[in-house]
Amino acid sequence: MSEPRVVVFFVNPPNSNDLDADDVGEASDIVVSKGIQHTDWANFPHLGILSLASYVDALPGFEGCYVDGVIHPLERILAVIRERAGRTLAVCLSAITANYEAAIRIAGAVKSIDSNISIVIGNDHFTALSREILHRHGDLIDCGFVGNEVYGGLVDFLRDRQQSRAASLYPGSVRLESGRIVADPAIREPVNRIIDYGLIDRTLPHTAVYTENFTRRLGRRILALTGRQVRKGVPVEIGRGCIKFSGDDACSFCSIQYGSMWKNELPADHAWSAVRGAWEAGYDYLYVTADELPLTFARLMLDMADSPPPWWCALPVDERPVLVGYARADGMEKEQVLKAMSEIGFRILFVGVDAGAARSLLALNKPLRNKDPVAAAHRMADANLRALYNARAHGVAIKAGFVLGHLGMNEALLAENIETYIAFLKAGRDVIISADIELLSPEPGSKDFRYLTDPDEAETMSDRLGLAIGSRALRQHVANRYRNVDIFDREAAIDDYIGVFMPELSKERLATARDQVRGECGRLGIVIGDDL
Ligand code: B12
Ligand code: SF4
Repeated sequence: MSEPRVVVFFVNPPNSNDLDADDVGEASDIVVSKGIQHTDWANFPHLGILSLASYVDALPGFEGCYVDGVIHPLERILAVIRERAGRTLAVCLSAITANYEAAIRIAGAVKSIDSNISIVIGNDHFTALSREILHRHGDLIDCGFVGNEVYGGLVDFLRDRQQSRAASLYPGSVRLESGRIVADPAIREPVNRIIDYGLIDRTLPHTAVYTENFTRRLGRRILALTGRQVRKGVPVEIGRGCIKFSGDDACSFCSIQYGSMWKNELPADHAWSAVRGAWEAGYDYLYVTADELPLTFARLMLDMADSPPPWWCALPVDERPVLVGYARADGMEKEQVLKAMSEIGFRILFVGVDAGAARSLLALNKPLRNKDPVAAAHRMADANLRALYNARAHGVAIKAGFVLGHLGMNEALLAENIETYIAFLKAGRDVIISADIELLSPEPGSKDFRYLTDPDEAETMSDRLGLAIGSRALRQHVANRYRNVDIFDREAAIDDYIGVFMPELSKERLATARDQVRGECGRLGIVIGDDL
């Protein structure tokens, strides 16, 4: 009897734009051109695949392998799978929109190496488009999982495959069975606490490139901006979710797929253990992944500040790990929470700025806690200013993010938004260390992507806002291009979105407006773009 297959690969595929466009033929022809992601994305390990690989590797009878395609080209990834093909049970692919096409290439190539290797897929692109994906590429995918609570279902699937048992129920899965799509409801699961940093270099070397990029791209800049010398960065999960998901009311452009639990978090002592695990593995710049901290995780922040562990207290203040995380500007209004965050080591917050014209805020589905949109927009502007005040008072630097464009944006709204952004930047020039202003990109799973594929929904929304959008015929034409597809050109989708939903504007006009804000940043001494 043959040995059971034990190896399970967890792969973050490379950016699809970096696949060599000419080499679409044979799987063995796949190459990666040296792409921007090698420098832009390869600053940190990929926590999603590390977390899943660690969990599976800790179970008897499995060997979890971590492989990051922003470091290694496709042929290297396929070579390492080929070397172990006879022992490989599954290749698990982490698919966001930017790398999904590459994921499908890997799936095809693996099936041609050994069709007995199962292909499992998950992450946001699959969650948003599971039916479209299975419809178009179901022949390559043995099982997909939606959302974040996937650990139990994944292990059940792997065990059944390992022991050649008939398919049963796998919580959180969506898959084809006899040509029919089957979806098993997800179950509640705690946030995974098993992170084995040793896996990062066990299958292929990764750390040297992450660390070199981190030092070159981020380390020096963080030193210049915060006075702290940090050497190695890693994402850390202590909670996930956003307060807006609780009412299924995400911002229009938000494509985060929260799955079955709108919020999931560790208790304070376990959160501190997660920080300690990363610190002891040599990481001193911890990128806390929760989507929005001060509003959504206020209790956790306060509890952590109330219970600092002895190992952390024993460290001199300027040797403690530096934490960075996400916040909404109006969340930072709560001074007590910001103070707690500063106490536990948060030095930089990535802040999505909810500033702008009242109708723009409505179109972006920003929270307006006032029936009168104009009064609500003023309230938001005040909240933003109080956020700046609190950041200043507690020594937290801000990386500000603005999203430019929305359904029905016209020349007048564009001008008003630019004016508000510039006013915010001026008011915060001493605490805003960098600013990013990006054109809205309609990603699957977001309301904006739905508008692109559903002319009626776009019309209902534009009527509600009293803003003009393109004709029904044009909307239908564009919808036909994006409906039921799983692979599309993201750049073209931005163009189409502007063409159909901002008829008064053009991409050039928006780019000029963006450059105007960037120019103002330059004058104010605020660094433009660049990840932290
Ligand atoms: C930290 C982070 C980064 C970091 C680190 C990324 C990394 N390499 O780990 C940096 C800054 C480098 C980054 C870069 C980018 N990111 Co990013 N990032 C995040 C963030 C904030 C957290 C991700 C995270 O680590 N979560 C914690 C881990 C444990 O969860 P996870 O990765 O989601 O994995 C869970 C599930 O998704 C699922 N799962 C994941 N993979 C798989 C695979 C299988 C087989 C299964 C079964 C399940 C499964 O199970 C996991 C356990 O719960 C998310 C937003 C969010 N809150 O999700 C955005 C997010 C994932 N990023 C996003 C984007 C767009 C990007 C970029 C393309 C940005 C850009 N324009 O360059 C690049 C792409 C980088 C890449 N290819 O990896 C989008 C993806 C949207 C989409 N639908 O495609 C998100 C959702 C944010 C958003 N809405 O804008 N990112
Ligand atoms: S964009 Fe940010 S604030 Fe808006 S719903 Fe998504 S995570 Fe929440």
